Amino acid sequence: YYVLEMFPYPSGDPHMGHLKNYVIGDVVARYKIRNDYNVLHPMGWDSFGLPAENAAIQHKIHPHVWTKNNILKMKSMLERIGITYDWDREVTTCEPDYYKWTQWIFLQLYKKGLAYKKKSPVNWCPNCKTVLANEQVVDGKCERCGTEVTKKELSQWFFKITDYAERLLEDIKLLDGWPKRVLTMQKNWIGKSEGAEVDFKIKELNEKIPVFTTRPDTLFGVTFFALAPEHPLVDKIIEISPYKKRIEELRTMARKKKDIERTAEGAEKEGVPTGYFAINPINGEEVPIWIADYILLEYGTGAIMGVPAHDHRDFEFAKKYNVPIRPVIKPLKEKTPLPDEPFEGKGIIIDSEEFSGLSSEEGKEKIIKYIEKKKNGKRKVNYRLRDWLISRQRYWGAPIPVVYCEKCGIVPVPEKELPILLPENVDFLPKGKSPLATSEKFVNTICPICGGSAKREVETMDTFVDSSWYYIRYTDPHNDSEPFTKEHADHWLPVDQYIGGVEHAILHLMYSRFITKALYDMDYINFVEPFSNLFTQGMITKDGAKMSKSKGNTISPEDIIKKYGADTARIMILFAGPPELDMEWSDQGVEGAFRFLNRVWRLYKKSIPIIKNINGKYNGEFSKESKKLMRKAHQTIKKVTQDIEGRFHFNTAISSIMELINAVYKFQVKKDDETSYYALKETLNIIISLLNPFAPHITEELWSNMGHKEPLYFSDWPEYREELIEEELYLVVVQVNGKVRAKISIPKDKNSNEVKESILNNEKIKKWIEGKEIKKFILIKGKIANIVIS
Ligand code: ANZ
Ligand code: ZN
Repeated sequence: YYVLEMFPYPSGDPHMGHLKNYVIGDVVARYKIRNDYNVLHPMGWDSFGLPAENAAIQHKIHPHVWTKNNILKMKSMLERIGITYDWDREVTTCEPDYYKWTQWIFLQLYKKGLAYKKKSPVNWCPNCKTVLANEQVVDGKCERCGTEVTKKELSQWFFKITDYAERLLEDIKLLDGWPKRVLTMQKNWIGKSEGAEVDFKIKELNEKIPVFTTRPDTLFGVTFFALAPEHPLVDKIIEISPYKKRIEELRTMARKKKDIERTAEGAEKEGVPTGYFAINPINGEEVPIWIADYILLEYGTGAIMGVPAHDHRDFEFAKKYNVPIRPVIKPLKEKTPLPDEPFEGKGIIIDSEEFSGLSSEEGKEKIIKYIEKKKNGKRKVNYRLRDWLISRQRYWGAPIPVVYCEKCGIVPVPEKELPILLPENVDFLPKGKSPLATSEKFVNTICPICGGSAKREVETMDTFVDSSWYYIRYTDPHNDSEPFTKEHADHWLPVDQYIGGVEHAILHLMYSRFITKALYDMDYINFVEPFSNLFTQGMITKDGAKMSKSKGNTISPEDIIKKYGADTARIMILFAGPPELDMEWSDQGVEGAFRFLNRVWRLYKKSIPIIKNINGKYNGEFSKESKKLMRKAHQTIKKVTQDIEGRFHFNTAISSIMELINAVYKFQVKKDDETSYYALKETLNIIISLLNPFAPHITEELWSNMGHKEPLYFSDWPEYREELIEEELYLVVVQVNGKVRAKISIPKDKNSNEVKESILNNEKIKKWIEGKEIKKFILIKGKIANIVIS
């Protein structure tokens, strides 16, 4: 059984919010170990990345030193909180024995044509003269100096995740152990659209420009044609256009906006006419060509056919610039299309020559066939998913293992030369180029093919590459001749239970799924999905806000552990509510957890002397009172087991243990009832046994005080005896106004008020008495209940 928590970025002081993730995983791990599973529960560090570099610049301490110190701090905290990690398998992504294999994976993808280089825009601060990561751009401005950020074209490395778009979508069906909303987010991110590419001829040029549309059925409604400001055709048009200046302004403006600001409904849409015309292939009509900022170069073909009557963005644009609006789809219900808002639904085609009268679906099919026949376009599936940009102009990452040779071009480094070590002595203050470029020793090398002088790639890999395969490395962490053996990987993977924050619902999880599929295709592993089950835990908030250092609202586990002990911290986190929900930090919650554990402790200090001389199990008939306690104990085993198993309802599990403890406090041993001693002892054993995954330290201590030699950690999880729980049920026949409506089983030890309550709350009975006044409730000999209603 492989249980895995997303490994952390070692950012320094961990707070209680970080801990929740690991504590949840630890309950699962401990529970599985005690259920005789061979459990893999590893931990490591996602330790490359920007914060280390920033901290280094600020505090003049090397990223490696800073990172190592933080790892030590966090590790010691995880140990003190009692998480069952197998530290022999610790992996650290910034160490050469790990990133050697990250580089190896890059080479395998390169060999398969899945890693390639292409020009692409990056965020650029003209003042700091540096490339910025997306996180460093705050409201369009440089995080450091506040200068307006611009885009700059740079040749960069990509992984071809788009080759896997269809399979990433298809295989979502294998992920029924994932939260629905995460799957929906993945689906939307992949964003499959089915439609057509339709070629429009440019009247003034001898050129055809394709557009992508999901609604070929609206082709007769096209009243304009529009290009993304970055579209290559704009370069041609601009030189001879009377609107040259306005086009240039639009381009600069568009560059500054984020995609979402450009395309969102209601966002101000900017456009410039070009004076050119495009010819609609379906009817030969000429429509004006515009340049519009809501068209993105990166999606579809970067050009659209504008159908204002049926697309809200085209509609907003047409209203603003007085472009005609021509309805060609009639809603099924209304009599006439509404004139003042676009109708985006499917309906009946109108005013579209021979296609009029068809439904949208039929029309779509027929129009696609028609344009295919006329060679004016083709059926097309589009994905929103973009290739994964993996190069970073940063120091603290895994160097990309390629060299540039004047004669041989791009040459991948031979595998036997890995790792390409990250040089330690590099000036990483922002200079406008990659820090690695400043190290001559690093840059200058020889070409592996021709032996001539060559230059190394100076960019490093996105840290999401490091984390896209770490879960496999854990299965074989010390292997220095391979990233892992197939045997080990296939033995443990896929991960049975992955646990982490929902903020990783898209990128990390998508990248990991992609890398897994690529490794599968190259026959390095024999599974297609990395994580069978995923649990996303909620955050810990304080005063309504997410705990974070920058907000200054963190609670240090150190302080809690020092004052109350590790078990209190664990119980507090687990008892505060269902773990998938956000929970508000409360000091009373800590106090409550602490009081509870003290209550447990006192119970055992008081009870252990009483049962000291009781040995073995009692085989005869228990007294009525003893039986009642035993029953409660076994019901609790059942409840806690079910709550942990799959459902992760740790809070309700703990509260049923609390109830059992209350029952023991009320229970009296009687000198003349031998069975009461046995019942007490068994119940005491059950309580600490059940509480153990949640509060391992105190329970282990009490277990040993109870006289056990084997550690609780290895002892079997208790099994409940169904007959003990069920034996004591009896049937009550329930009549409503003299008619038998249900037979309900009731536990024998309930008193008549409790019996009445269960009957009235029974679903079958509720149906009959809902909203009625109960005039009489008669219980006859405990076997028949008669309800009289008005
Ligand atoms: C004509 C049309 C008529 C459209 C209509 C929609 C409704 P999804 O579903 O997200 O894939 N589009 C195509 N390329 C675009 C680009 N680069 N930038 C902005 N918009 C673009 O969206 C596909 C639709 O988005 C396409 O279908 C196109 O508008 C627009 F009644 O074509 B449609
Ligand atoms: Zn060469």
